[in-house]
Amino acid sequence: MNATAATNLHPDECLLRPGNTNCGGCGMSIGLTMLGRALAEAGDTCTLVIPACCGIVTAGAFPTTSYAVPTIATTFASSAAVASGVASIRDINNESGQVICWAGDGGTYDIGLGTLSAAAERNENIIYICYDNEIYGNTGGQRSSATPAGARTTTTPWGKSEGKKDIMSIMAAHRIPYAATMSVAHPEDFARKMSIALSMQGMRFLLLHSPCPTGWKSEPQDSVELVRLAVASGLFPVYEVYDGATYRINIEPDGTDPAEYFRRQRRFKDDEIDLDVTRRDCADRMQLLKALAALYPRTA
Ligand SMILES: Cc1ncc(C[n+]2csc(CCOP(=O)(O)OP(=O)(O)O)c2C)c(N)n1
Ligand code: SF4
Ligand SMILES: [Mg+2]
Repeated sequence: MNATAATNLHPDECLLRPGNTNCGGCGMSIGLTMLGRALAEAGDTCTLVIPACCGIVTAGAFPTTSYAVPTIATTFASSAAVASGVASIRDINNESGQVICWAGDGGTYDIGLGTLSAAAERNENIIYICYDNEIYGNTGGQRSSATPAGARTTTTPWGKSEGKKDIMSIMAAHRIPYAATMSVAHPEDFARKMSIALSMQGMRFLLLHSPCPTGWKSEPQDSVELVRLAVASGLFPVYEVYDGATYRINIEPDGTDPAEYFRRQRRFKDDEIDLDVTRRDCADRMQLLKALAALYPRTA
């Protein structure tokens, strides 16, 4: 078996080709474009391993594909296990190229968490990227454990009661070499983190905040601005963790009020969001991250 793609991505080649089925304004499409650029920049390539999610629907029906690299469709629960196997064969054969899991929040926070945790515990030599649109998008918009409090979904019609699961702390607790959050509103930070991840060995986990106009009931042209507001207000902290211990905050919130983020999405209703609690939660989380970053400062 040849585990990985033979040729590196060309800078002019789209990892996700035009003509795919993703909605307009889909953050996952932007993320895949950025990932393709990072691979081309590094002179690298990958095999994609994708569970059930919008990302595998957009591949299309065999023998055609929207992806410019070999792509393996897996069951929801097994993507990290399948990627571990493919990466092992690559390493036994001494082949080049990355093995990258590209999974939604449903496949990561919920249904695939068991195999993801097992791969992290074994420090498998894979990159796992979760594009987090905070919803089971592909099946019509059910809540996941990544859905934030107050968001209306088809299974939380009056707004979700529980808050978003802290998957980054879970992954950091596995003491994997690298875990980081990224936003499609910050392409330089994305490129830098991909370059770090591509140059490392072992388990690397990247969490990408990925706007979903269909699920978020927002305008496609607002997608990038929405996730920019999430970073600026502290709703989505952008940081990285080395070996589960060394924290570094990469983009500081600038004092933007989160109210505008909620106002522009019809999944949120004014009376179902407690803005004071949200502001306090954002401030508390940033304070905690700052305290963690001060513990073991990283100079390089
Ligand atoms: C075990 C199992 N349960 C449910 C489904 C149906 N299903 C397919 S995709 C999907 C939603 C995926 O959500 P997420 O991982 O967040 O990706 P997104 O669709 O948002 O891109 C569901 C529930 C399935 N394929 N397998
Ligand atoms: S439902 Fe959301 S994640 Fe899925 S293709 Fe459409 S915008 Fe992208
Ligand atoms: Mg999702």
